[in-house]
Amino acid sequence: MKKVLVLLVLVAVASTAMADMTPLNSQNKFFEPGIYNVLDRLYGKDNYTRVDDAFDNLWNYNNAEGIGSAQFEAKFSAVGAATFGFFSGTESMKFNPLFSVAGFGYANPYKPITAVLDSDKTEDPFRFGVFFGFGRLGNLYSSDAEQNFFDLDHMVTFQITKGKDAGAYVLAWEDGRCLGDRDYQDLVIQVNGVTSNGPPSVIVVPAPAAVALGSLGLGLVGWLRRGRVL
Ligand SMILES: [Ca+2]
Ligand SMILES: [Ca+2]
Repeated sequence: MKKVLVLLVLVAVASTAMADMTPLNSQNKFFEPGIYNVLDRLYGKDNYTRVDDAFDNLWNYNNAEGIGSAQFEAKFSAVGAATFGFFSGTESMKFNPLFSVAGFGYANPYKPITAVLDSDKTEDPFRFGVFFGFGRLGNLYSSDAEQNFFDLDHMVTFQITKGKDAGAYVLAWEDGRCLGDRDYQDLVIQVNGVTSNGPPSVIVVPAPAAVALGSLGLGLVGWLRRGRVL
């Protein structure tokens, strides 16, 4: 009897220490590769690791003083149109667009879609965001799940552990309103120069860059939770 009790206690402790991983569907579809297929092709099998979803809601610049710049590059898209950007700080509901992506498939490496975000443009920690849609019609999601409708987690994160991109993060977004098919490859973005709001598994070295932050001036209609808007 005593042994059973000890075993139960151990199981309880182990489960509280388990990672908080948002479930995803990694199956390849007829027309679309699954997220692991995308990551394998971009970075090589076994060269990346999943980041705990407890740590990918809020983000900081690499530097402890919160200075520097972050670099973003679109890698893959499986939606008609998406705009990647950020929300400054932890509370602001103003979406700041960085770049837009249209079409399906892998980004052309010879014509990269990139943006740079300097630390003086944000309050730290900040959140990433994506607007899926055209014009004013679409859905806006935040990396902070609590900001989204029903607190749904629309972004899972990976970190590159080997190769030339080691240290970079990969943000993988799901566009479905209620998480849809949970394939999390509707927009895939590589990010350098930031750390997730938790212990990084790789030391990240930011590359110097100085490109002005662009603004697309999009009107936004979204699924952001009303309570935080007002
Ligand atoms: Ca997440
Ligand atoms: Ca999807």
